[in-house]
Amino acid sequence: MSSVSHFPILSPTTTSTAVSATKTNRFACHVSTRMSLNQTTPRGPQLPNPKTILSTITNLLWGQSLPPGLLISTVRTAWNSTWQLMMSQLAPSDSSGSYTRPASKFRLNLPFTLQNSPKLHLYVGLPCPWAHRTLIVRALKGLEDAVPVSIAGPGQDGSWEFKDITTPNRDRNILVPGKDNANGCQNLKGVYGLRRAGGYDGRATVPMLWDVEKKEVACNESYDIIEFFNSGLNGLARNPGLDLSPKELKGKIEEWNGVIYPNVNNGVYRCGFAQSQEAYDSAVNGLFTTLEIVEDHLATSRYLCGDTLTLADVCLFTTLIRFDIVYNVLFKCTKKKLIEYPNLHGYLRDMYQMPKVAGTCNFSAIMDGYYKVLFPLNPGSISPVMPSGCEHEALSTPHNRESLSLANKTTQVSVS
Ligand SMILES: N[C@@H](CCC(=O)N[C@@H](CS)C(=O)NCC(=O)O)C(=O)O
Repeated sequence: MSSVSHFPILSPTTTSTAVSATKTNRFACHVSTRMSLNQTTPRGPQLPNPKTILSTITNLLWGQSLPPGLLISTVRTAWNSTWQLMMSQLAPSDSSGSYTRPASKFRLNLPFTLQNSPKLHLYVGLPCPWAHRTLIVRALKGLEDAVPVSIAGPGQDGSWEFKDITTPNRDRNILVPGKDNANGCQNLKGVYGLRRAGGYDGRATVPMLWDVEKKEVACNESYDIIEFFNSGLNGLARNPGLDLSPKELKGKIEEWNGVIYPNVNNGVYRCGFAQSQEAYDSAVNGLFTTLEIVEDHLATSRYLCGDTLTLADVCLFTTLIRFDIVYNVLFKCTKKKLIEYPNLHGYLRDMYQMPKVAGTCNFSAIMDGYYKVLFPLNPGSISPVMPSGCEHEALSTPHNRESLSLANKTTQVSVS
């Protein structure tokens, strides 16, 4: 299964200046330019701030009243063209303007068997829903010792970067970004570049599973990694009995993935990265139609495939947990909030409350990662306040979904 990406951040330095200038002039043009220019600072002469220069120029051209339509239409044309250019390079689309996800380069041939005792290392970033899948399966299977992790954070140029130190987060044991524990690199691109087989100039994406001895990328496709964590490392797992993809449910799992991946997991990105109104309309329609279908299904079924938690649930969860805090606002997935779907919200809480799952959900890292990094969608980089109902306390409230399992069991007993 292929997956979607964030795109690398553009450095805001060039284009954001124009936007700040628009805002400055449109909404704050009564601020005296002379005052700004004559300001002295205690630290001696400094270069004038670009905002001040732009507001001076516009004031000279148009005076201090609200800017005329010309200013707005000029900036609109410039911004639209820059935006189209950025989007076409960073979020490739088809001829209708629909986002098309690039394929992952390093795939596992599943079922993947490992010779001897492989030393593996997992690279992730906390905002990324695809990487989040691997953290959840790793936690549920008890693979933390068998597969150590390094957590990168988004850097200013859009690449994944490591911090020099990892500060332990004592706050509910939530994962936090830190250093590269396997290779000591400054960024993920550096790790990809260490491949013994030769460098790599493609996208340095997370999640990435690194084969320490071979010095090779074992895989950078999330679904392959979670299938492998589920069944390929049972000799090393603390919870080998948990099977998130039992044989008898494989067909159902595939069916759900086939609907949820294009319409929900990738669907939210297709809303956010749409480059035409038609592309957005079709993505948002597919997204909410699918959420309605899943909402109805979850009225009588504890998980997607019945009473058993599967990989399909893990994949749905990482999109749902980001829905109200990110996708609803930034990606214009606005028809409804997730909290308005009682069954989906109960299902989300059910999974959030499973041991060790909450620790994989770092809400501030997720929000920063999207609002501060996806520059073309949020040029001001201002992060909205966390919507109520999305914080840890709200997600820890009772969900009562066990009763669905019990109800199903009772039905089964009375039928037989
Ligand atoms: N197909 C991949 C997609 C992974 C992906 O796109 N990851 C994004 C973060 S959400 C990334 O690392 N992007 C960096 C880049 O494109 O340079 C998967 O499912 O594992």
